[in-house]
Amino acid sequence: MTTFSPEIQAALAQQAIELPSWAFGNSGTRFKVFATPGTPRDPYEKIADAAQVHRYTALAPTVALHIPWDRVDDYDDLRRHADDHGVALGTINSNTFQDDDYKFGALTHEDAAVRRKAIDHHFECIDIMDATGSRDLKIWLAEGSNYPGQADLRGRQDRLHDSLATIYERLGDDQRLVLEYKFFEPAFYHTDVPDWGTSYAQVAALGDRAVVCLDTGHHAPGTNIEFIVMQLLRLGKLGSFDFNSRFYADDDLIVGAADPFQLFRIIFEVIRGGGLNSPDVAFMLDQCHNIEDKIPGQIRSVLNVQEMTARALLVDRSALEAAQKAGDVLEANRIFMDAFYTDVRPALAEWRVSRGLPADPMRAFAESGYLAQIAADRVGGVQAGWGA
Ligand code: PSV
Ligand code: MN
Ligand code: MN
Repeated sequence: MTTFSPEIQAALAQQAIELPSWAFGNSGTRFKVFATPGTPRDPYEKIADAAQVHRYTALAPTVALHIPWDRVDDYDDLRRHADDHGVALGTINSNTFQDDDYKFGALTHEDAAVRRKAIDHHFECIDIMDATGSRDLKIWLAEGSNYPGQADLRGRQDRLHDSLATIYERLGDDQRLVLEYKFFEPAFYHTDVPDWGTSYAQVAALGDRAVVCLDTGHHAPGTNIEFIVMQLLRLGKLGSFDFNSRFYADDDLIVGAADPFQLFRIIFEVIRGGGLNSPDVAFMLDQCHNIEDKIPGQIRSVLNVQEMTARALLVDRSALEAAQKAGDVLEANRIFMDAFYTDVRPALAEWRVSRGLPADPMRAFAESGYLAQIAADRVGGVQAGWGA
């Protein structure tokens, strides 16, 4: 059986993956949203469910909120509730994509009054961050156009800069602005922040505390995502990941489900670039569970990240470097692939037990009866769903 060196064990012990509150609500496609008994009805219940993931894996100590979906009257109280459940509140995600006023844009809109409204929403998010103790404000913009000629591409980029600069100014010294990109959807012709280069250009113009979020589902098929990871780390601008997997578009499926090898390659570049367990690079999930149970879906996801991290840590980097320097193509590739093909599951199970965790967190959670309990307890009210 593979064994982990003390260095690898230390790296694995430090790993922290933030969960998205919205993963615990119902979600689906525009064709159908299937509800699940026991689905949370408010942010408090979402946090209680997220805490289960941490309890069985020790991998998920924080929960990201989405505003207004997770708006509450008293954020101090929500913070205490998270603390009581053994987790903390993490990134605050803004939302400028579900309001009629934003049909033609928010931070890029031609109308200063609409831009003002969108900026004020981000100010509210920063106030929430102050109350929750969150460091990161994550901004994903659904802005763009559907038809050539519809929009002034250049003017929108300039207005985006001005709006982001106003938001950035408002951040505290320990807070960061994290700008996410996505190549299409909901806009189909052009998107104002479609790629890492645009996100980089915009955050670089703001300052050191503005960084890029890389959502693994937001690239065209065939994109070499690990190259982008390398480049952003090299530039000191990789702020966070939204992990998920995709077969076709922005599928938001379980990370590592579609292409575990891609996840391995990404994490290898994170390690190579010094980003693993660095406070500068936040590991987060951005997923939706349309047909599977949400809590085990999240447990599976963090375990997938852990498994590929363990494999990537097994790459013999000095041997790899020697083979690369010698121009030994096949040996370099063998070293890389040997680590990828190593089954680390037995070693991870043993290591978990040595830390007082269940060898098989999926099974331990299933046997806990929690899903049946919340299905029985959470009767009445309105279940949370993606977008609410
Ligand atoms: C957009 O597709 C996105 O990836 C952004 O991160 C949003 O905040 C999130 O999805 C909402 O589910
Ligand atoms: Mn995302
Ligand atoms: Mn997405």
